[in-house]
Amino acid sequence: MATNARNAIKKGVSIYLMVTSVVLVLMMIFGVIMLLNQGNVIKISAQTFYKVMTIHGTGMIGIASLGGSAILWYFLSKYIHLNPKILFANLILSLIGVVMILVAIFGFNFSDGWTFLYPLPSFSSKLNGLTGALLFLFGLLLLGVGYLVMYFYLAARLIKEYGGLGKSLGWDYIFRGKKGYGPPAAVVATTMVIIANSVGILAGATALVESIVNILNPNFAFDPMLAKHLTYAFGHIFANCTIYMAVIAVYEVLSEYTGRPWKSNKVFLIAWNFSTLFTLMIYTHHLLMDFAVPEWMLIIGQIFSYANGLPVMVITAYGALMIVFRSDMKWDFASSMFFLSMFGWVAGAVPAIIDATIVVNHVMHNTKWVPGHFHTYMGMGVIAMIFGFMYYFNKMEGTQKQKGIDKYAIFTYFVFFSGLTGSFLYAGKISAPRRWAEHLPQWTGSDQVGALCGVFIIIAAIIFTTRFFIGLRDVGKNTPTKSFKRVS
Ligand code: HEM
Ligand SMILES: [Cu+2]
Repeated sequence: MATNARNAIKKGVSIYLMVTSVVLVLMMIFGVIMLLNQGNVIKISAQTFYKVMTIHGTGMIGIASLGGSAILWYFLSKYIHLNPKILFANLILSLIGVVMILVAIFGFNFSDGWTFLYPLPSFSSKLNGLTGALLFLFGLLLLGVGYLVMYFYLAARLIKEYGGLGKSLGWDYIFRGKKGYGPPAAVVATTMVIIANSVGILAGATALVESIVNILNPNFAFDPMLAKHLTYAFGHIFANCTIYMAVIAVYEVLSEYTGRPWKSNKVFLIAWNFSTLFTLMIYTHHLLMDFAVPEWMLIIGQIFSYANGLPVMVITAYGALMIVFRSDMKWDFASSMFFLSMFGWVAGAVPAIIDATIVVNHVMHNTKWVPGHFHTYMGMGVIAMIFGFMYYFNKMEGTQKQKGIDKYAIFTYFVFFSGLTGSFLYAGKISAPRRWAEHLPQWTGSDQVGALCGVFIIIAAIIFTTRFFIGLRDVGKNTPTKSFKRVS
């Protein structure tokens, strides 16, 4: 590939990662503020709490996706030519969207949560004025447009190179008995994310437009239940896809470090196909408490939620063990993070599977059990993969070298993240509700423990981030990528 395009992509990826890591630290600070308030250590007004909760949720999901996209581009661009302009276009649209969202929340008191559930934004716009709600909704819409542009472009590229998205998902091998190994794992994962996330974003965009129309002209009302379907289809898929993007780094880097290829054999391809399908089907586990939803939809939500993550998670975790087994694996920051992220992913899925059981869900779903689940797989899964990739990227393209302090930071991050999620799950067990600014005295203990853990997590994240920035100073100055051994 032309070195210019390669350098532009490196530059783009490094900017994505810089934004991701800085925003991550800021959002973590907001997380601790929420816990301090719930734990009665500090007092902020209820509205401030919900503003903080809205920015924390939006920001975290946003950066997980941004970091995941950086991973996707970095590795995919080694297999097929990608136009860096698209990477930057998505970044710019995202940043404009983010600024609009920040202004909406902190300038105009928007505080409806990142899930913007219809008709909440219309109600709140009557209290706080139209500007905040409209800025937030349009900001999110712009973010969605940025991602759609990126995914449609990637889809076009894959169709050109592989002859169709079915082919890049390995259908030739699954259905037509083609021999050998399918497309590289990065290509398979990208195809999955393109399909799932485009559907999810289109659903979300529809719900956003409904809200906007209703705010501008209340005579146009929509079915709130349909809007909830669209919104949660979006929220579930978008949040899920962050890990399917980030996991590309696990495949690529573990295979490079062990000198063994990560083969996309038939089982691997079938697993990814199933996960593509299930990810689209199971959002109804967010609607298990809505009695008006047809029962068959809920049953689909329940059954396939069990099955959803499993195919890819199992073949990835198993594959990671197998590829490392008796290899002369180089254990460094990146490989350690990736290995631990497997644990975070698997551990995070367990409470979700429990919660997706209808009878349990009725008791647990609005408790802190649910944040306990997704903080495990996001914080110790997705974000750990992103941190691991940041180190790997820097080692290849920048100047970062591993130091003793990195090991302590990894240790601190995982120990205290387990503490944080443990405190959430425990709070769920003692029935602490989710999304309450004020907590009863019997719940505050778990909040305080969580806040303390949060402080240590932030220290670790600041160490990762600072080391990343220091190591990055040389990127883009035409330094060729140190080595990229294609193992095949
Ligand atoms: C230091 C680390 C973190 C702390 C202390 C923290 C704290 C919190 C707290 C207290 C809540 C509100 C819980 C409630 O419903 O009462 C929350 C919600 C949330 N957090 Fe975190 N968090 C952290 C890291 C993360 C990470 C890494 C992610 C994802 C990448 C994340 C994503 C979310 C999301 C999506 C919500 C839901 C917001 C909503 O209910 O609308 N958090 N977090
Ligand atoms: Cu879900």
